[in-house]
Amino acid sequence: YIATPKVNARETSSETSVSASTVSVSAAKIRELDCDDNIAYYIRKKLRVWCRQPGGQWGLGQIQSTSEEEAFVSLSNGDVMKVARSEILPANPDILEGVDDLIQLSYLNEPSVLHNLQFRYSQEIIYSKAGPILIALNPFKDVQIYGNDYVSGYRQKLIDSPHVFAMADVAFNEMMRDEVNQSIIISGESGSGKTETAKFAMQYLAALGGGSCGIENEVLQTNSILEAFGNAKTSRNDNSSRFGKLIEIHFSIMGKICGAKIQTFLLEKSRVVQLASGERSYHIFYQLCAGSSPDLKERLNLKAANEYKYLNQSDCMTIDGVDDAKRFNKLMKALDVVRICKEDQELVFKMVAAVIWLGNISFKVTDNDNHIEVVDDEALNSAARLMGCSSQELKVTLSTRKIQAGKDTIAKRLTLWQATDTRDGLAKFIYASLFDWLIEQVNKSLAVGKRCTGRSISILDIYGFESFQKNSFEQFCINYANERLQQHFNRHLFKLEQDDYELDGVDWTRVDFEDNQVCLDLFEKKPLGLISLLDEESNFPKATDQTFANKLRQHLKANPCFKGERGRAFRVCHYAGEVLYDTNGFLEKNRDPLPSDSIQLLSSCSCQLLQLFSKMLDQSQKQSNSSHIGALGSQKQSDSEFCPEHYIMCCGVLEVVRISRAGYPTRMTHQEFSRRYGFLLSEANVTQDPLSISVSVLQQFNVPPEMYQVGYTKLYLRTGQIGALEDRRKFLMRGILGIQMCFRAYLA
Ligand code: AD9
Ligand code: MG
Repeated sequence: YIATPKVNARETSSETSVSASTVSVSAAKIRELDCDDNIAYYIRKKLRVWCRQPGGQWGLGQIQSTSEEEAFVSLSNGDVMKVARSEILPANPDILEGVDDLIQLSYLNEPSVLHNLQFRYSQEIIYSKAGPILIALNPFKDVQIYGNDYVSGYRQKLIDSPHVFAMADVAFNEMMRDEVNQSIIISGESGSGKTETAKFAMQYLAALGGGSCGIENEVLQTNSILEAFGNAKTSRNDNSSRFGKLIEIHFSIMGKICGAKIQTFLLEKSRVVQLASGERSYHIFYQLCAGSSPDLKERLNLKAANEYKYLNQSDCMTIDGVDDAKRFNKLMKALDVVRICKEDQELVFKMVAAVIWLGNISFKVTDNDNHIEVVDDEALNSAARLMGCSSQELKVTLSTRKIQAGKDTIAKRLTLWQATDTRDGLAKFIYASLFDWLIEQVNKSLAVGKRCTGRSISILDIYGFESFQKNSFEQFCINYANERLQQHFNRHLFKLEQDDYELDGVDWTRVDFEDNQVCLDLFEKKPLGLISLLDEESNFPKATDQTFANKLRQHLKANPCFKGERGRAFRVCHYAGEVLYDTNGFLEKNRDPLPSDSIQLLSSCSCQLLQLFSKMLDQSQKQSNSSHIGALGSQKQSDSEFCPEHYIMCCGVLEVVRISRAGYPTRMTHQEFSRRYGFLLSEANVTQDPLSISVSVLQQFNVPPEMYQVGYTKLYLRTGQIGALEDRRKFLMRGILGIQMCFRAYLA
């Protein structure tokens, strides 16, 4: 697991600030935090303490004196402050300042954890460990720790400080050793560095698993393609992923990359047609306009990006420090590397151009009922030509809707609102289908080698948690995805681990953890959960966003994670904080309909891609006729900065550290362990059972009894023990190999 809590570049002061109201781990819950009994001890020993200041920040100081309820603390800046005893927590001794792994801290509490991370960050150390998790803080600048020297340093174990390379190395080694597929899961809020971290992990795996066929380069190049079509500038991140991605990298028996498979989830479609001020649409639109050759420009009748309404509506055409034309060249190279043929590339760019030309099609209101006519201009003709239909056909589709009246079909004229919606629906559908199709082509290219079981590493990188002043359907979907991921994290790291100990008879005291099941129930319960109610309401022709909000209030008020608000709003208490959602547009975005007239038009276009897209839609509609959480829409302007410390605490880092410190992160069945290390025994008794062999190995190598537990089926080892055993195994193996070689040389 890699957690990437966002740290704002300016927040590097040594004072740790935590917003008191948002901390999800209460002081009473964590035993170590409760130091009231020890205050006399702290005074006597002149130990340092953390005390919460009126603004909610934590300050470092020493207790001078105490009264019944309060203590006087002299702060490091010389001030003396009166603090309630309950607001005082023990600080760690100087010698533990900036430890690599939070597990090593003597006192585990919130200010100590945050201070340790901030201390390291101030020294430009962006990675830390929290037991099995790697914490990556965004440096917001280039740091020179990803070169080949670092790759070989981590590969040869010459460097052992926490790093994403070290994490990828562990995954690779465990895959090779145990023949078990591995996953690297990256979580963190928007802009915290997940995608960059995923790319560094891929870079390391490509360097390890590079072979002669060059497939590892193809795998790396997919990033430029995915980012061009699926990332955009938002108010929080200039390169924000607007889709979720799981990339599965396949290795051969020899540990060489032999293929890959990309799965994507839920692209934010509405960004294609609607932008918040200061944000951009998908990078590809600007790249194509800026970087295509004069020939291609002519074939697509392309203008400058600022001439397209879908792109110029947000007053943001460029990104500081980014050259869209150069990025386009990089994209073309990447498409070549993954062997997307020139004809297919041309088709892709044609569709991208068709989308922005569609956005320029305008309507003229012709009567008092707001009915429209399509303006016959360059936009209409260009879009029709690129799509492979006549201007007349496109005009009819955008301005009328066929309805069945008895046995007859009549064409009903559309209002301005309906026509705009039809046009935008078509543009969103074409773009989202193009995105899926392109990934499919990339996957075809990457599926080269034979897949072996237990030889893959998957990297998950989704869009991060978002909370703006106005949150709509898009944030609802993104935050739901993050809520699910958080549950996986909780379940995997806390629950399953503890269940495992208990089932296997290991002596273990249960540790409580914050589960987010109640919040997930709020989303998922059937028939009375947010998603079911949304689907149900979306199927009522007369329902509105207001009736949807009323329904939520009526049915969900008993769930403690739900708060009904006035009007159309409601609040959800997510693991990462409370978010206020506005139901405006929820029903329409969830329905995300494509009128049958539009589908018919697409199927009659001469462009093969559009025919294919309409066929795929037809099939998927036949497969499921229920509504779905399917269309991610536009972004809202960010209001305030999100509190990074808050995120670190609420994603459960502190609790993971506590469990890991008390727990046994390495576990192997007695069979596996004895097979791997049994041969190291000086007097191995072949008749011994695997359990006895395992215990003998541990004893022979003087592994202290408190460093392991023997379960019914598995052996449980504390952090660091397996590494030490592996080193000895390698050392002995080298010795054995050396003897064999000498012996062979002697015989020769
Ligand atoms: V989102 O949920 O997709 O909106 P991410 O993926 O968490 O978000 P991203 O990886 O895109 O964030 O990082 C944002 C920016 O931070 C990058 O464009 C880089 O400019 C910067 N960044 C992040 N990590 C690093 C790093 N290790 N070194 C240098 C970094 N810059
Ligand atoms: Mg990202």
